Formats: sequence, C-alpha cells, structure tokens
Amino acid sequence: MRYRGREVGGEGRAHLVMEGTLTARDRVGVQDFVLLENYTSEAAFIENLRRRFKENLIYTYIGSVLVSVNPYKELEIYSKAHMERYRGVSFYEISPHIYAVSDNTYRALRTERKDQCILISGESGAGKTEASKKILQYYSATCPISDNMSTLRDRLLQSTPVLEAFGNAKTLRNDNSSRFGKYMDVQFDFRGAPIGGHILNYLLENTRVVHQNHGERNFHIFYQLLEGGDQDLLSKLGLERNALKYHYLVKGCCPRVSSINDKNDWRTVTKALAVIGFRDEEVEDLFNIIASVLHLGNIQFGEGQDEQTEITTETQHNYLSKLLGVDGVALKDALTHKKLTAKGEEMISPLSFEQAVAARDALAKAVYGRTFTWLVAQINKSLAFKDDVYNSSKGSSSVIGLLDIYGFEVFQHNSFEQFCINYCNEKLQQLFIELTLKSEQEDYEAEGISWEPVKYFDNKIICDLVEEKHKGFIAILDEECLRPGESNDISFLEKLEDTLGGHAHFVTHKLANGKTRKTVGREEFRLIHYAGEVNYSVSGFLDKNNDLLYRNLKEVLCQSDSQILRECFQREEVTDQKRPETAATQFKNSLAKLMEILMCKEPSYVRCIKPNDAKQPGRFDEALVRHQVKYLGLMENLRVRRAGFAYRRHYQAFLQRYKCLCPGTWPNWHGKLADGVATLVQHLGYKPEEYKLGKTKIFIRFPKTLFTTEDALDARRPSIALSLQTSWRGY
Ligand code: AOV
Ligand code: MG
Repeated sequence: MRYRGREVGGEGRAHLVMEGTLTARDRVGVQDFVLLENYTSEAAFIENLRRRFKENLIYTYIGSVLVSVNPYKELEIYSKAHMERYRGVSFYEISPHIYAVSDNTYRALRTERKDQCILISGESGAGKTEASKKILQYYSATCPISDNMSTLRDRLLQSTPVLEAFGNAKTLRNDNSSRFGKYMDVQFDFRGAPIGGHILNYLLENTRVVHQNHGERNFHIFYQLLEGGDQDLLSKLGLERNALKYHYLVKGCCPRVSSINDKNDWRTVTKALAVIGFRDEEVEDLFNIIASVLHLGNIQFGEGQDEQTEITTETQHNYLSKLLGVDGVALKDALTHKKLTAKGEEMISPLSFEQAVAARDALAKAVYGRTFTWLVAQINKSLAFKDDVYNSSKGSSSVIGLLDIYGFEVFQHNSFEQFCINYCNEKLQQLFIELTLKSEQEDYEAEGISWEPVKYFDNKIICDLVEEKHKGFIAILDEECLRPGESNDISFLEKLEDTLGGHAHFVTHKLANGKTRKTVGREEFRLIHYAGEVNYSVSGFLDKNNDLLYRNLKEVLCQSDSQILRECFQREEVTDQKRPETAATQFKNSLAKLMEILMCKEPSYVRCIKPNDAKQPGRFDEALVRHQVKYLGLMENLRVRRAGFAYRRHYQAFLQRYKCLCPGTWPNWHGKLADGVATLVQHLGYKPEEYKLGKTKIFIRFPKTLFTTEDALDARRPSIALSLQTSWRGY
C-alpha cells in the first residue's frame, strides 16, 4: 500500500514530508488511532503516540476525542495564523489540534443550537489548564464580537491569570498546579458572539495556606506580592520582601521556582484585576487580606501569667488587626479563647497552646479560602451578561462549558485533599465512560447498525464506595465528625475497616488471614482508584472535614471594616445554630450538580497525557505513558470506536468528497443520497463486509478501505488543497 505524504485526511505535514515516501507514516504515525492497522495493540498505540511526540505532533484523535501529550516546551502551533487555519474546517481535513476541537464545538453550538461542553482530563501536570487556556484564546480571537463586548472578551481572558495567582501553586507534580476545580461557561448570542461568562469553583485546597509539603509552595499570589509589590505597598502592609521571613511561605523550603517569574506575574495579575473591573479600594482591600494571612502565620504563642496561652508577637498582631480591619483586643481574645454554649449559657474557656495554633491556622485558611470564593463571585459579576438588548435575547443564547479540574495525583504522603481530588477524577472518568459509550451505542442504534459491545472497566464501583448513602466513605466520615470528643482519626479508620473491609477497592494493613499487609501503614488506608492505588493517611481527616472555625473568631470578622471580609463572614452564620455541611459532603453535592450540568450538554473530550515526571521536553517515558493510556481507558475508547467501524460519514459529506471517483456520481448526483453513496462504493469495488449503509451515514469497517479511496483521490487530484474547502463535518 502506498503511503501519502501527508497526515491521513489532513494537510498538517504536507510541507514537511515528501510525497509518496514510505517513511512518511512511519515517521509521523497516524493522526487518528482508528487508522491503526493493529488497533487492539497497546504497544502500537503507544508507538504511534511516541513517533508523533518526537515530531512535535502532540495531538492525535481517537475518533472525535483529542489525545494531547504535554510537550513541556513552547511549540509554534498556536499563532493567529494557526487559529485561522482551523476556522470552519472539519476534523478530518486538517491535523489534530486543540483548535479543531474548539472550532468543531463552536460550530456544533451554532448549527445544532445545543449547549456544548469540553471536558479536559488527565493527571496532574498533563496539560489540562494549558488546553483550557488555548480554547479560550481561540474563541477570543476567532468569534465575532458584538457591540460593546470587546471588554467582555478581555475580561474572560484576564480572569485566568487572576484565578491562577490565587488558586494555583507549585507542587511536586506541576509548577503551576491548579488547586481548585474550575468549570467555566462561555455564553454566546444568536450570532455566535460571546456575551457573558460564569465560573463555578470547586473546593480550593486551602490547607496549603498554612502547610506545604517539601518541594512545594503556597499559592502564587503571596510570592508575587513580595517580589512584585512596590516598596510603598509593602511598607504599608508591614511586609518585608524576603519570603523566608514568613512561616507560611517556607514550609516546603522552596520559595523560588526556576520556571516562575513572580515579579512579572505580579504585573500581569494587577493589570488583569484592573481589566476585570476591580476598583482600587477593592484591590487594596484584597491585598490587605493577603498580607494579613502572612502576618497571621507569624503570630506566635507562649505561656503568660496563670499559665494561659497568649500572643507573644505584638508587632505582627498589630499589623494583623489593622489589615483585617478588626479590633485588636477582640482578635487577641478570639485567638486564645473559645466560646462555648452549654445549657443555653455562654462560657469562655482558654485555649491550650496547640489549640491556639490550630485556631490561628483555621483562621488563615478560612480568610484565604473565603476571599478566593469572593474573588470568583466578583469575576462572575464582571463577566455577567448585562446589556438589556442582550437580556431580551437571552432565550436564544447558548453556552460552551469548559471543565478544568485538578488532575489525579499521588504523593509520598496523601491526605484529605488528595482524597477529594482523586474522587473528583473518578466522577469525571465515570462521566466519560457513560457518555462516550452511550453516545457510540446510540449512533449505531439510531443508524440501525448492529455492533458488539466492548468490555471496559466501569469505575462506578469506586464512586459508590466513596459516596453511597449511609455506608459510603463520606457518610462514615461525616458520622465520625458528629461525635466530637468520642471520635478521632483512628476510630474513623476502624469504622472504615468495619464497614468497607472486604470491598475490592478498599484496603488497610489488615489482611483477611489475620496477618499484616506491609505496604499499607497502620494509620493508612488504600483506595484502588481507576487510575492506580493510593495510600492515604487518615491523620487530619476529621478536622479537615469539619473545617472548624471557632465562633468567636467568626464574630470578630463579621465586624471587620473590610468590605470583602464582611461579605465573606456574615452575621447569620454566627447566629445560625444549624450545623454546617462538612467539607466532603459539600464537595460531593457540588460535584453531583456539576455532573447534572455536564450531562445535559453535548460533550467533547480532551485527554491529556504527561510524557515524563521530570517536566522535561523531548522525554517520552513509555511506562508512564502506558499507565495513563491504560487508566484513561483509551484502548477501550478506541475499541468501542472501532467496535464495528473505523469511520462513519454522513452521506452528503462522503459523496461530496469522493464523487469525482465515479462517473455515475460526477459532477453531481441528483437522486437520493443513499443511492448515490451505494453507486459510488460499488464503483470503487467495496466488498459487502467492508461497509454498511445506515440511515444517514456510511460506516466503513477497515481503515484500509478508506486509505485506498483516499489514495485514489490523491491520484486523481494531486493537489488536495481544493477539497479542503469542502465543509462536511468529519463525523
Ligand atoms: P494540569 O492543569 O493538567 O495539571 P498544566 O496545564 O498546568 O497541567 O501544565 C503543566 C505545565 O506543562 C505547564 O505549566 C506548561 O509548562 C506545560 N504545558 C502543558 N501543556 C503545554 C502545551 N500545550 N505547550 C507547552 N507547554 C505545555 V494540575 O492543574 O496539576 O492537574 O492540578
Ligand atoms: Mg491545572
């Protein structure tokens, strides 16, 4: 068989590879895995990814799913000219690209008038956030602009650096790791112009404010402020430029990161805040709060008279109360005492040293976490669809949702945060399984084509393990949190063992035969996730789930002079006796809502792969990639896609492209489309086992058939450029 000197069905490499050479496909692989001859072979799959990666071809399709391998270097494929090339062009006519997914989604929104979403998944550092930024940039550059809406476009773009500054941090896995989940709706009017946006944020990892593992940092914004803030600002905030002075910034021993320029990023962020429309007073207020967290971390306690815990760092405390806009004495009291209500009577009791440290850290987390939520709310106000003219046409607007969450992660030490993050990834995988398999099946059914279902691992069993009512992991955790004084992390672990012991995906150190499993610690449990096994330490689970902030600290903050803090800490919360929902339950509920939002949209997928753990360009670690290919279910995805047929085309598109190969259909076919296709394939000599005709589409079983037809097309029209103008949807 002859190999064409370009990517199959695309033009992306035409300029690089010599026409007709045998090495073309050998070198760049196939641009769609469905074209692999040996499509059931994992080795062939990985080899294809590797070849393309070596040629800087980081994108490959599985049908309409985009697989993306992080290049860890800047590639010249994101220019305005590249964007233009993808505009209005279908999948199979051009090299795979994140812009092709963006454009196809946009065109589906316009033509089918159905809300769309793009789900980006993959482990930490695989390139999800970068992909979501590229999509947003594509829409900003290529969509029409409605009157007065250029500011909206800028605000949409500028929301990213702001949220990254406050919500991302350097971890061992990724120098710019998202520590919150983000779902963003971009709203379009009937002309396809962006008219609004809305962001939903999910569980910020706020423990990072007070603690970082070795080699990790706190949220970027702290370092940006110290590096980039001018001297006047720092003096006003009582801060020194040196990050080493702040306890909360040095727990991970790495205040500087070579890939990050905090000073430049500071400039970007402050400009972005202005573009989004934050007022000067708000920005001032915001940085007072950020600085107050740093001072809070430097508050120390000691033993005073009567052996009572007291604050020993007066200067920090003065700055702290000034920046938080609260009464210094009241704050001091609240940091060293707790208020309890027993039998209707209020009692004040002093905190021990450890309790005071915990109260201080809880305050820092609450202040930072709630300020982050406030920030998202402000951005949403600024992106909201305001114009009355557009409001009247709201009914006809539609949205594209972009999901960029924190990826699956495993560290040496894993805790509540990793549990939540990995649970979130389970949910997303579950959605992928349901929707890809479902939609494939529907396609075959709708077209009246019979097919063999493909076996795959359904991770529903793990989602149930975590979230089932009464006997699921979260239910047990909440139950233990309801027994203050009687329960602790270890009693929680015991309860988990009692209830979940024996579950195929839950393991502790205890073996069924009474012996001890060496690979799981005594204070650990292991979950066997779809993406791999993770040992979690139970230490801190109860506290983190309760996320307790003493009531008297809340009372002090309700009375703050800071507008932001007053919005974050509202009076009702102090007076309301109802027990707040635990962190895990809140997260579970918000994920359930997210799934509902996504289920009613037409999904597109980007599956990101991390090529090596060293964050280095050019390195393709096969074992690491194989693991991801496995757990992302890419082989199953491919098998389902190929379950019967490698390719499917709407009759019209098929005829349009290949009609020139048959005298009976050239130059125009006037009869029924299905008859035209039948005439065409008969003339091409397709054997009955090679294809099937559905109601509206032709299904082609083997890639070889299509290659032969494409070759015939090449031979007839050496310049494929003409046919690239055709506008069939490639699917
Ligand atoms: P993530 O979002 O998937 O991880 P990122 O999108 O932050 O991962 O990517 C990690 C880093 O890889 C980026 O900071 C870039 O340096 C590099 N990178 C990723 N994609 C590209 C690309 N297309 N071109 C060039 N460099 C890229 V996490 O947020 O940790 O789950 O929680
Ligand atoms: Mg990210």
